[in-house]
Amino acid sequence: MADLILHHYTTSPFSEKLRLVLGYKKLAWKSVFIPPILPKPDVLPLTGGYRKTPVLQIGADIYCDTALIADVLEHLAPTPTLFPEPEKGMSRILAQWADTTLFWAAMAWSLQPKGAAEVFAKAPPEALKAFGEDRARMSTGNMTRLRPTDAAAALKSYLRRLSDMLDDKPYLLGEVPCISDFSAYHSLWYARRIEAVKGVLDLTPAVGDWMDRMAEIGHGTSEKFSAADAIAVAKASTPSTLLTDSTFQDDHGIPLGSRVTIRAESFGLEETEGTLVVASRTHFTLERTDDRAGTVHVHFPRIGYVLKKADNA
Ligand SMILES: N[C@@H](CCC(=O)N[C@@H](CS)C(=O)NCC(=O)O)C(=O)O
Repeated sequence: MADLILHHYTTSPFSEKLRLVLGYKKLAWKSVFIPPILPKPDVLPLTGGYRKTPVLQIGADIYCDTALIADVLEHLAPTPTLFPEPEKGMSRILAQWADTTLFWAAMAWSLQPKGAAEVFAKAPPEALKAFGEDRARMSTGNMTRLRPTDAAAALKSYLRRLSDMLDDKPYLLGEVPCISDFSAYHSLWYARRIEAVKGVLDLTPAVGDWMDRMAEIGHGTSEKFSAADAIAVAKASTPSTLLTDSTFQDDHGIPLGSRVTIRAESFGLEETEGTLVVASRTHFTLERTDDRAGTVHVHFPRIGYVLKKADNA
């Protein structure tokens, strides 16, 4: 198997989700640290515009969004599965809720003023300002940010519901972890790292115990890799057809071979432009060529992403 190269940063919750999935599947991976805010001069040559974290690179294939990356890792290393029967459908639906509703409640709670003060305690004031401005720019469009007070009530209810699910089993949907566990874990992991806000978890000790079990999974085996080397790997590689599910499904009236843009539906609306080479039931693939990275295939899940014909097409 070609090397798995994860572009991520330590404090990124969605990166923690994937680091644990890599650990669960006992995979070896290369670790490229990327900045948490724009500019991301060594990420955009690979993604063509998508700037969210994390991104998984395998040669000249760039996989965006942890939902798609989880499917790719499942394909490469089917056991242990992230989608155990009979809860396969349920696990994806619960994961989607956790990656959106639970995530935003936990982030609003975590980054309330006393949480943000702790997170940025050692950073110069300009860093806090730059972070705030970057995230405000990402939050334009159809996005409503919860106020910490509203997030508090929601988060406490969500924790109680998760705790109820853990009453009679060690993981959310059964005896073994599934994708829902990884998705529900990462934003609570972020909150638990912040002394000033982590007390919210004390109300539901069963959730804390489940988080300890999740943390024990670990991150697999990783080795530091430089961004320049990752770009060189892309340049030296040819895109593969790893995802087998590539029968054309046309929901947009856009034929393969068209010049298109893809962007997230919300939070970080930066577009990636390229030629549409796959539009399957589950994902889109764009081919694009970059001076530094050469010809790459950038892959996105269908759910949560907007496909359009490029303006100049
Ligand atoms: N749906 C995306 C969400 C990714 C996401 O929002 N990541 C956060 C960090 S945990 C992010 O991109 N923040 C801005 C950045 O890193 O530039 C996924 O599953 O990968």
